Amino acid sequence: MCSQKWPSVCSIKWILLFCLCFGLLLSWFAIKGNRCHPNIAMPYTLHSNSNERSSLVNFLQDGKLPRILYDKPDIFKPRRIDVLSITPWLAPIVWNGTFNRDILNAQFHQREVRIGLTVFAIKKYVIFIKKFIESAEKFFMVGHKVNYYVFTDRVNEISNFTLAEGRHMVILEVPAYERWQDVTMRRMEMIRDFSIKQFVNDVDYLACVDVDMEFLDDVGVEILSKVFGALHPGFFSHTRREFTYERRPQSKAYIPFEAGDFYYAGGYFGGVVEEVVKLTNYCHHAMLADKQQNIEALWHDESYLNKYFLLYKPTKILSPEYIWNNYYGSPASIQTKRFLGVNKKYEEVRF
Ligand code: UD2
Repeated sequence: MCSQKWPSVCSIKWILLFCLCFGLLLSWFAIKGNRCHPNIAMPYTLHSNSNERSSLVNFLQDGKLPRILYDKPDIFKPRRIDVLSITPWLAPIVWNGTFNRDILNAQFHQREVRIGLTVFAIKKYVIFIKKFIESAEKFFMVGHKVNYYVFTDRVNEISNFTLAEGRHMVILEVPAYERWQDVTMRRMEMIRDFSIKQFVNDVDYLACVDVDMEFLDDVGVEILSKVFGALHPGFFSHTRREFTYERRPQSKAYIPFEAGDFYYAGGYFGGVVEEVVKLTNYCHHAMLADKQQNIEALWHDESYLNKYFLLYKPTKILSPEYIWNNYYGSPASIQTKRFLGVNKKYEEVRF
C-alpha cells in the first residue's frame, strides 16, 4: 500500500519505471535509425554530433557506395575444397564458385575501368574472328568499357559488328609473317609496341588471347589483376617433370626439371598495360636472343611466357575454365567452360 505523503516511495518507483521505459524507447529508435541506413552497420558507434553524422551519410551516398546484399564470407567454409585457390606467393587462382561477381563489378565500376582485349587474326585465322567477337559481346566484361584490338593483315575481311554501348573495335593492320611459328611468337613484339604507343592511353587493363576460341560463359572483372596468366587445360594436374617447358639449357626459355610452379597457356595473359609491356618485352627479347643462337623454343611464345611467370610470378591465375579445350574432356573440377577452343584443322588454317 502507498502512504499518502508526497513524494511517496511508491510514486518514486513509478517515476523511475517511466524513465526506464522512456530510455528504452529512445534507444530502440536510435538503433532503428542506424539500421535503416545500410552504409552504417550496427554496432558502429559514431562519436560525433548529428551534423557530422549527416555529413558522413551524405559522403557515403555521394561516393555511390554500392548497396549489395550478399552472404558474409565464412572463414571456416572455403568456397572450393577440391582445388587450390591460392598460390604459395598468395596469388588467387580463380575457379567457379570462389568469387562473387556482383561485389567485383561494383568495385570495378567505381573505378570506371577500361579493358582492352587483344586478338590476332592473321592470314586464314581471320575466319575465327566472327564467332570470337559475337561471343565476346555476350560474355566478355559485360557492362564494362571494352576495346577490341584486332591485329590483322586482312583488314577488308573483318566484317562490321554491332557492339554494345561503351564497346569499340580498333583494327590494327600488321604484317603477316610467313611461318606460323613467327606469327604466333611475333604477337609479343606487336602487343608491346601498340601498348606503348596506344593502349596505355586507351585502357587500364589488357587481356591477350588466341582467336580460335569462343566465349561460352561469363568472363568478367574477376580475371583482372596487375599481371595474370591461365593454367593450361592439358597440364593443370600434371607433375613438374611432365610440363612441356623448354628443357635445353642453351635456350632463354630453359626451365630445369626441378623448377616450375604451373604450366601456363600461351593463349591467355594480361594485366595492367605497364605490366603487359614488361612481359611482352621480356618474351620478345628472349625469342630474339634464341634466334641468334639458332634456337626456337619448343612451344614458341608459350615457352617464353612460362619462363617469365617462373621468374616474375603472376598476381592472379585463371583456372583452365578460362581457356578450355574439349580435347581434354570434362573433369569434375571444371564446373564451367568459359572460353573454349574451336575445333580447327591445322593443315587447313596454317598453310
Ligand atoms: C598454343 C597456344 C598459343 C601459342 C602457341 C605456340 C593456347 C590455347 N594456345 O596454340 O597461344 O602459344 O601454342 O605454339 O594456349 N595466329 C594467326 N594466324 C596464323 C597463326 C596463328 O592469327 O596463321 C594467331 C591466332 O590468334 C592464334 C594464335 O596465333 O589463335 C596462336 O596460334 P595457334 O592457335 O595456331 O597455336 P596453338 O593452337 O598451337
